[in-house]
Amino acid sequence: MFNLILFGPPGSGKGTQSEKLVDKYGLVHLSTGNLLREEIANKTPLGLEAKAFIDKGQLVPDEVVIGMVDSFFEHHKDAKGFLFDGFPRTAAQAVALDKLLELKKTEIAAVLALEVGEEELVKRLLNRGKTSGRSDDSDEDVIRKRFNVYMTETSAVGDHYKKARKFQNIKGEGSVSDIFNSLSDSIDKKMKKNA
Ligand code: B4P
Repeated sequence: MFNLILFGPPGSGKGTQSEKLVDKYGLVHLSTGNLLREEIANKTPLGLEAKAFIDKGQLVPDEVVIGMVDSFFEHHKDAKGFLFDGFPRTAAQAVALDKLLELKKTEIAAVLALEVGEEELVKRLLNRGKTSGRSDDSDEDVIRKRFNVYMTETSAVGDHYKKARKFQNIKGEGSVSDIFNSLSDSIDKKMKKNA
């Protein structure tokens, strides 16, 4: 199995690049943001709980997200690898993911982190907010709050995988295809090393 985490602040291109990477490498895409938005659209109890946090730019509680990921794994037992997008977002989620993968006798091969400046991120998210209908993208205060949460809670995930020597920065500004090529180069090298 080859498991990859695409990491980076809100708006850094994780969702955009993940869609292309799963096509190229045949990995299963696990986006906790997408899963939560599906729950919200279906008005499930989990979705209603999650919406209150997302609308404020806060993280959904760890136990909710980890339970959702666990159940996703149950439905994808034949996957040859996963691309994690927007997960893990806290140190506790990273520890939980490592344990879940250990049970499957596998591990994270690499964490690729998209680096993008804050003003570019704000511009991208406000722009997406004009058409996506996403409440968390329409209000600049909520967007800034999400960056704050990224610095205070999510950056610990980077530290967790730096310690494990699995973390690599990738320039996340420029054209979508140039960034895709940089990510692909790095994945190809990791896959060769793991073969
Ligand atoms: P996510 O759905 O993960 O949303 P995101 O971080 O905003 O998006 P992403 O980074 O994928 O967007 P992209 O850059 O591709 O999370 C939403 C919320 O759900 C969180 O705030 C949180 O509340 C909750 N949540 C999710 N996972 C959680 C977890 N594990 N634990 C707790 N809570 C969780 O796209 C942004 C825009 O940039 C797009 O419009 C795109 O077209 C554009 N873009 C992309 N690449 C570009 C480029 N190279 N140049 C110009 N524009 C570009």
